[in-house]
Amino acid sequence: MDALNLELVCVLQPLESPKLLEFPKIADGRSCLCFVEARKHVPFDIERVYYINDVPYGESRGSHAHKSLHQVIIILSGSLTVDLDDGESLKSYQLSRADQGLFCPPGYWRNMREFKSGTVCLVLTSAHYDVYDYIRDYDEYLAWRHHPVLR
Ligand code: T46
Repeated sequence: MDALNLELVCVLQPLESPKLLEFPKIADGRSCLCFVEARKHVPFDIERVYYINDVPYGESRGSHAHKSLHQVIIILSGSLTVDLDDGESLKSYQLSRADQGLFCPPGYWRNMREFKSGTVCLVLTSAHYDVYDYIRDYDEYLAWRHHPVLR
């Protein structure tokens, strides 16, 4: 019988891709109205909404990952930059439009920075707040991303 040659290697678990979503925008002489419908304009049922405002100059937020939460980040006014890191590479998104949303799937280490003064950021999420869904330590995050498997 042939001997089995197995080795232990680490693989990155696959992640869904982030993407910019476009929302309907009704513009008339009175201004602009945008709307978002769950499962139609965002790919999940919206269970919770939170918003961030009054961010002091130079402050950043985030620096954590979510194990299973889906989110869409919408800038109602102002602008900011979102960094999404999958443990191997980092992509940055500059957001400033109320008719767009950044779809952030679970599993990315995220950071929000460069808030312009007066920025208001609305976040639609797929679940209620759950402290156990967060990974707040980057080394722990890398260990969570790299699964040991036998090959
Ligand atoms: C994310 C980034 C982009 C609650 O009690 N309920 C909530 O729904 C949220 C979002 C937060 N909290 C509490 C938990 C902390 O005691 O509010 C405090 C601040 O939360 P955190 O430090 O997580 O805030 P950010 O801005 O660093 O992160 C937030 C979201 O938590 C997170 O999901 O992806 O924005």
